[in-house]
Amino acid sequence: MIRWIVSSAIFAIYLLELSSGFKEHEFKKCKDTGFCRRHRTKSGPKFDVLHETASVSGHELRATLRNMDAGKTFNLIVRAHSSGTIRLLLDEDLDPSVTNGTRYRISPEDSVTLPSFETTVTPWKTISKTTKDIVVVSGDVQVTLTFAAFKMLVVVKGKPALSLNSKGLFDMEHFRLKEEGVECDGCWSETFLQFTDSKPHGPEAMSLDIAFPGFEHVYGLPEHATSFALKPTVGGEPYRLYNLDVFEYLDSSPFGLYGSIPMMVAHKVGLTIGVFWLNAAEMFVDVSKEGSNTATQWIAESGIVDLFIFTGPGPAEVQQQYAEVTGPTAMPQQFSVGYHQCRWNYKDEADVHLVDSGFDEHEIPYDVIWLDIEHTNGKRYLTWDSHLFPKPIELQNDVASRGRETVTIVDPHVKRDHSYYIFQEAQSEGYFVKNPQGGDFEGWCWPGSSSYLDVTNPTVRAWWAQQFALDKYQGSTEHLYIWNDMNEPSVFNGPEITMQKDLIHHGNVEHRDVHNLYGLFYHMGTAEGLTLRGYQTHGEDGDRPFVLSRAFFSGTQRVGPIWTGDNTADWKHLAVSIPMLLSLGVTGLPFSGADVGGFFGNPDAELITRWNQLGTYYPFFRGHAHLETQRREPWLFGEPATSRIRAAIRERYALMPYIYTLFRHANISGQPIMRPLWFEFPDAKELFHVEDSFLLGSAILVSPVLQQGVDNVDLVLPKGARWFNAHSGEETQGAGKPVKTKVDMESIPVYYKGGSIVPRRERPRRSTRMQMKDPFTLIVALDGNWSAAGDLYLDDGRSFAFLRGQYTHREFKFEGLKLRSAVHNSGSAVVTSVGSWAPAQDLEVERVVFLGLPKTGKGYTARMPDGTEVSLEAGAASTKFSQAENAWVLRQPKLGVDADWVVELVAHK
Ligand code: NBV
Repeated sequence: MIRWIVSSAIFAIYLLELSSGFKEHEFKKCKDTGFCRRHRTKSGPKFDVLHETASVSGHELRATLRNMDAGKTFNLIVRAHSSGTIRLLLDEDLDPSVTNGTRYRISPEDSVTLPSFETTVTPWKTISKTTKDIVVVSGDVQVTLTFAAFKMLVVVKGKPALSLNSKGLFDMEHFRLKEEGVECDGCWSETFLQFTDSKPHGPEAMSLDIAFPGFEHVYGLPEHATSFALKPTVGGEPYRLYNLDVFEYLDSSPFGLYGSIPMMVAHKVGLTIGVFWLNAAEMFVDVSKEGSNTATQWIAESGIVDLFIFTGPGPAEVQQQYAEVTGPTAMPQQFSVGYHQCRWNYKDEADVHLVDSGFDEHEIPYDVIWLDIEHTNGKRYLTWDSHLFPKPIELQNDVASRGRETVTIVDPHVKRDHSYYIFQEAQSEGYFVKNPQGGDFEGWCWPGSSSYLDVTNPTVRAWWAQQFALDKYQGSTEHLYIWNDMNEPSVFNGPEITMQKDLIHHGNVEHRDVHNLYGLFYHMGTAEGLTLRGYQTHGEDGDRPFVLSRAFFSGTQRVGPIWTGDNTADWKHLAVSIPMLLSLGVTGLPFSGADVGGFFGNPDAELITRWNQLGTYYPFFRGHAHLETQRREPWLFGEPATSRIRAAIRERYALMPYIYTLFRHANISGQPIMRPLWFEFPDAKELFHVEDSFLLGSAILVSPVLQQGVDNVDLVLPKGARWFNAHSGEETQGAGKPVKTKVDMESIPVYYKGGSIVPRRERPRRSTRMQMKDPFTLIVALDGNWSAAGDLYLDDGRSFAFLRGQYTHREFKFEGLKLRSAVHNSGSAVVTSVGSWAPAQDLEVERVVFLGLPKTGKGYTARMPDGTEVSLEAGAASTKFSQAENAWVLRQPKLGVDADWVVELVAHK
């Protein structure tokens, strides 16, 4: 009883604390962290490569590295891979007399990296070896390993790309026995606030010094709410990678948030490269600028050095190389690319019905209704509150009858309640994370005293996956999908609201080593559960899983989308969502979004309108709100806001064929969906810092309104291209610099890039499922040579049948006034055969809109594949492009989507 009172009091205090905003002092900075203090900006001991040990054998350059002060040795391996990736592995040559630790290494069995990557090694060629250095080459990449003092230089196509340890900051601590009287700052135990981290293994941190010669800009390292081009950290805090439940995060800070991807992209004219350190321990990264060079220092608390260097040479190649290591984005269910309506909480079944019918009443499409933690029986996940949700199956089936899906939340903390089946089973099987004494770890979260599944153990993940079978998860149907929250993991009474680092996981691994992986493993187990359920209910082609996660790590893209957590309903959070999502896009996790409207606080009609207008172009598009906020379904702001939000969400659905096709590219070759302007214009220096506008794929430029009450934006249209206003069809030449452009509240500036063909579906529908049979409109926006190209990917939108060829991928090209449709050649090693999805045979192109055709006084005729001739409509008369010069529409061409055809335009003389 006393224990219960004490615990409840702690919980009440925590909840009180929660309601009072971000508390900087509760989170560690470098100065509060021993391993960061020991290494930040400090020259390491001298490390030499023992020159007699350096040798090349096939794809491996091997050598022994020695800490010349301590006399300890480390094994160095540098491998070349066929796609242009270099991998550097550095592990300790353990001294058998020191028994207090081994280094944790993420292996391919952990499913973070793809086992297939290991087989892509390719031989090195030795160019020279002297007592000073060894020079090896593979393809366009040359590596020079300097022996004393250890340095490594990577040159790509003759251009210096990266150097390791050029500043001498490299260090790798070795395992040792504790010696009384020997000072070591924060090595053997460390206290922060009331929390003490016992460090039974002593010091094992590493510091990498990575410089990028000639690169003024580096990007990546999510997740931070800060600028896209990473700002220098000198004199301030380094970027921190440590998955944390940071409550009410600031809109501009290097503090680590919910997820971590230790991947950085450096870009300059003529070369893009990437660096990825496969390590899931806490990490700090400093960035400094010296003239046109960028230098970085990466410090990790434990693990090994497993560094991947992606040598590009272009931005798309870097993405592809990263995807080859950690896997590309999973092909999502089409419904998940639609609009999602969430709130903490939709109160009860009647509330859900009201919201669902509200969308129909206001003719706003949406695909998914979400149920937050209050739907459960006392935060026992996978159960229902029987008063509020007495008939969950009927509820889901009813929502599904209108082509929509339901999502419930499932968090990783398990209520310690012996009558709760999940707790009972997990406890008796020993599936929880352990405390250092060997008992089940107990922490506080929503349900009160909780334990946490040890999802680092594959057996626990497999067991967890089984819990999603329809006969296990009572009240679930095949139309129910999942949301994993709090999986950093969030522990209310733990240090920095997470687990202490000396907890023990499967295989006697300390939490310290796997902290940033925990969320991914939980997400993986849940998604595996939905995949299994899919095979059980749908047979051989299954049902693609949909699980949204808050925590993430490299590899999450293969599992499901993430969102950027608890943002706030203010203009700064609206603006920072762009650099946050761009960072995720260039580090291989493109399926992400920010809570539209802002989680905390109440957006006014203007902010919610602007946020939906931007959210239309987020890869993941979900409106969400905190429990204590006012209701904000899209129609609650009255007119004209409702009409404007309707138009924004409808535009998302009109673009569905284009966006779904972009997902296919992410799925085949790891390409981002939301892209920085420099991604498509890599030589335009003036674009390297632009982060208030972006490209959706390569064809659509979005320049959202990010300030209150403004009637213009600084629009940057890259030089050397034609741009067509997506609302009016009017043409502008790219100026490459900000141009004040008028805006009103109806929409935000969006442009088609000349040279693109964008497929659309214009009929307003209730949901993506209701669009499946609709015809297409092709927007053909011409470049300066009167050419354009684009593609369209189609499949059933839900099963894995596409993996056995049940898909249609078409390519459209306009050249020499001829528009051609042909099979898309993916140019990818992953997709070698041509697919065919039978229902595509019944789909048609119902309209082709040409933007920017050569001027002609008398108009155009289209010569159709069957020989008939049809006149094009001038000025696209009854479309929204009616005022646009040189816009022409071909109506009802009855062109089969799955057929090869050519339509030739003839200009009237
Ligand atoms: O489950 C409640 C919320 C959820 O709505 C939100 O999206 C998550 O980020 N959850 C956090 C826990 C409470 C936050 C104050």
